[in-house]
Amino acid sequence: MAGSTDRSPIYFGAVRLSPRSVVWTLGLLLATVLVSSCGVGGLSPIFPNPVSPNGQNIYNTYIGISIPAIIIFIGVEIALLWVVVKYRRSTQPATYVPPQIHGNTPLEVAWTIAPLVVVLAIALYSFVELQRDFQPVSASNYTVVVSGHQFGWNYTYPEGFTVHQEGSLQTEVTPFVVPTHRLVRLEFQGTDVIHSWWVPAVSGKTDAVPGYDNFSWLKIDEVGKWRGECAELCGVGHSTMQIIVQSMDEPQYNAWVQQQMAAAKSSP
Ligand SMILES: [Cu+2]
Repeated sequence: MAGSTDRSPIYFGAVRLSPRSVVWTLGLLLATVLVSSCGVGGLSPIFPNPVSPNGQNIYNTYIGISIPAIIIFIGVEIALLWVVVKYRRSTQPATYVPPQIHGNTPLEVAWTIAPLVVVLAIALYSFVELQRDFQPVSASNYTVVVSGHQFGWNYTYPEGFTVHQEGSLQTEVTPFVVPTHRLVRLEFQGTDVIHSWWVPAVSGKTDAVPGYDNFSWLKIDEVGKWRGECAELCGVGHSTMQIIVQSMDEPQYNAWVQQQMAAAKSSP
């Protein structure tokens, strides 16, 4: 076209791409890979090693759905490319019109039923997981109330003290300390808007909603620290709502609890 600045197009099968869109697509792809591989926060598409049984269950659900989905995706793309390449226009006579087929009942029933079965299977699989890991557990009498606010988290322990963690962009924020080998019930609350507590290695995203309590739990058998963040866009300080879960063995944990209680008493 006269006056057009576009260079010669690139053909990918029957798809025509301008050089600029190819550069953009490859650039975005490269940026995605680079960003996801630097391991900041929860950006990586690969889950960290789960340390709590519910983290493991969520990981299994993720793998159980993703692997069949990837296989189906690759199958569909291969079939699509095969049709696009084999029946491309340049190999057909100029006046060629493909066979016009209308109505094939077995085929139509099959392509309605097959996706329905896949979607229902995913729904059932996810629902069972939700019932298992996001209900108040009855086997624990140790409940920590996790409360989200703009912008930070408060952890109220059954011993009566509260750990305040204000939002910060610093890498080391005040940790949410838990004992090892103990089932801890988590009760989520919100004081202003909806937040979502998410530590991928420990538990799934759980919304902290004003006026409504959500539940999850954790049971960590090793000493360590795991990162997470608020997963619900909650305002300008959303990115500061980092989370660190730190587990301690029973003696260290008890000493930490005593220290917190003493601090709470000295500053009314
Ligand atoms: Cu938030």
